[in-house]
Parts: sequence; structure tokens; C-alpha cells
Amino acid sequence: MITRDSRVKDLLKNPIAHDVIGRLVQYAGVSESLILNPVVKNLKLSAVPKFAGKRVKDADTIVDTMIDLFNQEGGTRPVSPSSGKAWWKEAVIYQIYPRSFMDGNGDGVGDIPGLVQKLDYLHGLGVTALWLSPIFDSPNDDNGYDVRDYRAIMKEFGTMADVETLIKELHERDMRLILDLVVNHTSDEHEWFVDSVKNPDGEHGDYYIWRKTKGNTPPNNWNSFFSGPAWDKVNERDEWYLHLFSKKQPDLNWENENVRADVRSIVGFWRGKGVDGFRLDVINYISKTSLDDGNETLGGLLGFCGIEHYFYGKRLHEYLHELRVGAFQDAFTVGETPGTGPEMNKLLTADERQELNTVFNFDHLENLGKSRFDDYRYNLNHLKKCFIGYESDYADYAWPSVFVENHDNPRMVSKIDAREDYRDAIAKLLAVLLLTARGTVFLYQGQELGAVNVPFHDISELRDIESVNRYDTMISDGTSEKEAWQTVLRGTRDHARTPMQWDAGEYGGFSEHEPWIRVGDKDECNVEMQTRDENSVLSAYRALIALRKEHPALVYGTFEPFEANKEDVFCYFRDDGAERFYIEVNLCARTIRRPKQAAETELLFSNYIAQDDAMQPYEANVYRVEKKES
Ligand code: TEU
Ligand code: CA
Repeated sequence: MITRDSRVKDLLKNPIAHDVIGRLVQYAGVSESLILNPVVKNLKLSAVPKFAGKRVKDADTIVDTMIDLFNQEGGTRPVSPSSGKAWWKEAVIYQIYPRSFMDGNGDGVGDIPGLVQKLDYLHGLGVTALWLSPIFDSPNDDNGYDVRDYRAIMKEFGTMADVETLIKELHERDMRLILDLVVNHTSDEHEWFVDSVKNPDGEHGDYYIWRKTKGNTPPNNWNSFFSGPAWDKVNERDEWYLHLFSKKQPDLNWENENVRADVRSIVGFWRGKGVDGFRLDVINYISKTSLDDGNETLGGLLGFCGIEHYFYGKRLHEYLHELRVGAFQDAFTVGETPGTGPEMNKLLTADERQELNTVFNFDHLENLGKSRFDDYRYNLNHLKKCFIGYESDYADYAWPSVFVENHDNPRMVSKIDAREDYRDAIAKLLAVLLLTARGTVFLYQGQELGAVNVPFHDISELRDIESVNRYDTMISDGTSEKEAWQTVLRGTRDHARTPMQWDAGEYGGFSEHEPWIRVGDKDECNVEMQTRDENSVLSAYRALIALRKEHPALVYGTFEPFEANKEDVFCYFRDDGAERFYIEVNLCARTIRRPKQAAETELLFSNYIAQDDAMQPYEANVYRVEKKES
């Protein structure tokens, strides 16, 4: 038990505290050496506020909130190692943003029949499952992440019959379907919310998080992730409701057991249709420990106020276990869990606890203390450090998910090095790291072509609510148009949301009609071109996926870093006893010395044609290691 009498160094022994400190280093750019400083280490927690002095005026509340958070797992037993094979551990899952994948009916918006036309392409690529960003009926304030009806299909995407066809066609190809379930919040047009507004004492009166206040100030100081306060007032009820995302995305009240029963019934409905798994949107936010004010210092560091009250809420594990036992059962689940750390993730995914199968950790997406809106060049040594963390001991207890792209992030190739000369090598380097990783692999549409960021001209070309709100807020706060635009352009989620580039046609082969969002560099980068080229990024992905499927060592084998302390190279072995592989990657744009490795090897894949003593910029190789006959 941690109390105000505990010392800072005791915190390092508490797994939850350890995670929280890791979060501060990753997201707030707090220096590790500050915490490890001998004077700080020996401070009693009660002395921290005084030590922090006037700079952190609310240090007392941080200390108390954190003590509660750390003690949350006070009596929790450590988890045992996880083992055993499963289809989802071996899966190469391809994420589709349905609005932008393929337009089947020529209205400029992607749809399910369009996707069905492309199943042979996906099967040929070798991916074994598809995750579809939300396809449910929605007013599209956040492109489907605001659900109006969980049992109906978004009109623009097609019909229930189309989805049934998709499931059948996938299963015939031995592929699986994973749906995106958004149940931290609904749309404000969902019938539950409409009824909740009208009938505070009715069946749905308590389905959302409503609070009264005196006057015109919101119930607390929390921020929405899409700018502005996380509360909005409804005059009809004379109350405020919580929305961590847009005001058209009210948060559900999970403390109400009818809400939880309804969510279980939605899961049952889709399992009945043959869906194989679920990606659970911001699932770690569902339990709100309290509605107290967020700590302003923490809020300032993290960019959003209030997170400490819901990113790892008191009842999170209870809700997830209830869902697993009562609804998911053997369906696959991957939780989107922004902000949790490795020890928390072990508790969320350990086999014996029956909560989730795996979670997305985001630490590797940005360098320490950086956000996607910052102006900086990504250093791949950080990715190495994170991947070593995920794939080593952690993976003995909690099966990782590995990915570098999704619909919420600019393209990874652009983040690392925007120079066209290196595009091909970096795209293939990422393919090597993912497809030889110990974890479930997630690819995002277009990644298999080496897609890069889109040179949008101005705010009128962007569609994403996050970008548009952020831009407007910056302008109204007095930022110049130029600076606001450059910031939003760096981080906009729309880089990943432009149409899939099938060929060099006017709209990239995506549609006959002008698409809902502009197209990227389809003349230089498209499926048709890369299919013909055996050295293309697409061909590399195909080869590496096939390699992974052929060799279980690349999935289940041990992960053994080699020369881990050397900067700018990332080398490791994968070994399942039967076979051994060696992976060797140059993480920088310089030619570097090739690390010496004694075993005899056979080269299976390289992103360069010829090899010599030095490693070329971003060179990445996969070798089979000759096993000595014993
Ligand atoms: O994202 C949750 C999330 O925390 C972020 O990655 C988010 O995209 C945002 O940029 C925070 O600054 C999930 C979905 O993946 C995202 O598309 C949705 O907009 C969001 O939840 C709300 O449902
Ligand atoms: Ca369409």
C-alpha cells in the first residue's frame, strides 16, 4: 500500500506507478533523470509538493490522485506467462477505412460492395483478417466513430445484405472479419440519447453522464480531445453531458448496468452474423473514477485536462471481464487503449483474467515528449526501444499488437524521412520490422504501397473534425493562419484517409466520381504499377507476409535482441527451436558499419539489391540462420 509516507523510490516498485512514470516520460517529455535523482528518490510523497515549490501549485492533488491510482491494484496477483497458439496471434490484420477504400456505386464514397470487389487483391496480398473502421449507421460527425444505430449499416456503405455477403466471401477465402465497436460514446442522434434528453426519469435518463451546475460553468475542467470543454449543456434537461470527443459523441454511463447489458446484446447480434472479432474504440476510457477537476499541471503537460480520472478507471477491469464472459467469449478482441502502460496492459490481456486478447500501445508512434502536431523528424531508435520492450519479457505475459499506421495518424514513412529517395527503402524497412515481430501484425490500407503524406493546400481540403476544430481554435486564439495551417497539416489524420490508390486514373481508380476527399500521388504510387514491379513495396509486403506464414518461428519464436546498445542499428534473432532467423536493420540515413554476427546465414529478404561490408541507408535484411545438426 502506498501512502503519503512512502518514498519516491518505493513507487518504482509499484507496477502501476512504474507505468505512470513511463507515461510522463513518453507523453509529457518529463526527464527520467529527474525522477531517478537521489534526492528526489528519497523524498516522502508528502514532501513532494513542498519540493516542487510554486511551479507546481496543485502538487498536493496530484499526489493524492496518484496514490489512489497506484493502490487500485494493491491486492492484485501478478499474472502468469501466457502461452498457447491462436489464430489471432498468427494473423496479419489489414485495417480498412471503408469510406476511402473502394467506391462500388460511383458516388465518390467507399462502400462494402466496392470492398468485396477487392477481396481477391487482399487475399493475394496474404492478409488473413480485415478490421473495418465503423460501418454502422452514423451522422458522420467523426466518420462513423459516432454511432446512431449499432444494428444498421451506414446507408452510404450499403446494406446488411452487403455485409452478409462480405462475411461469406471472407470466410470462403479463409479470412476473418473484425468490426470496430465504439461504445465509450454514441452519437447524440442515437435513440438512447434522444430519449435521455427528453425523459430524464425514463428508461434512458441515466444512460449518459449528466450533471447539473449553478450558473454557466461546466461541471469540471476536463477538455475534449477535439478542442474545447468536454461538457455541453442541454437546455431541455437544464443539465450538462460529458463528451470526451466531439459534442455529437456523448459518453455512455457504464455504471448503469442496463447500458452494459445493451452493449452485450449488440456484441451478441454481430457474433450471430458470423463476425470473428472486435476492435474496441478507446475502451480504457469507459470507467470514470470520479468527475473531479483534472489536475492543471498534468493537463498542461499532456495537452488535455482530466485524463487521470478515466484512462485507467477503477471499474475498467470489472466491465471488461463482464463483457468477455457475457458477450465476446471466444471472439477476438483488441482494445484501443491510449495512455495505458505495460503493467496495466498485462492486467488487461493476461489469459487467466479473461478481459481482452491484446491492446494497442501507442508509445512508439512519436519520439519522447512529442506529438504528431510537432515539427520534428522521427528517430527510429525510439521505435527500436519500444519494440524491444513489447517483444521481450512483456510478450511472455501479454501478446502484443504491432503496427505503425492507422486512420488516426500521418504516414510513418513521411514521419521518418520525407525525402523521396528513401521512401522505398523505409517502407520496406517497416515491412521487415512488422512481419518479423513477435505479436499480431496490423497493416493499414496503403501502407503496403509505401503511401506518404498528402500535400494538402489549405484547410478547405481537410475533412477531419479534429483538424478543423483545432485549426479554428488556433485562429480564434490569435495564431496566424500560416502557423495554424502548418501545425494542422503536420498532424492531420486526413493524411491516412485519402482514397486508396488503385491505378493512375483521374481518381486513382477509387471512383468514377469526385471523391469525398482529395486523392494523393496516384501517378507515382498505385496498386496497378506496383503489381507489375517485382521490386515494389507491394511485392516486398507480399513476400514478407508469405515468409511469416511459412515460418512459425517468426510468430511464436523467442525474440533475442543482438547488440541492443548500439545506436542506429536494430538486430535480433527469432527462434522457435526448429528454426532461427536473424534480422538486421540500419535505422538511419547514413551508411554504417554492419554489425558482426558469427552464425552462418542465408539471406531471404533485403530492401537493397547488393550487399557489402557497410549497411546502406535504412537497409533491412532477413536471414535464416543455419542450425548446427546436433
Ligand atoms: O481514437 C482515440 C484517440 O485517443 C486518438 O487517437 C484520437 O484519434 C485523437 O486524435 C485524440 O487526440 C479513437 C478512434 O480511433 C478515432 O478515430 C476516433 O475519432 C476516436 O476514438 C473517437 O471515437
Ligand atoms: Ca459508394
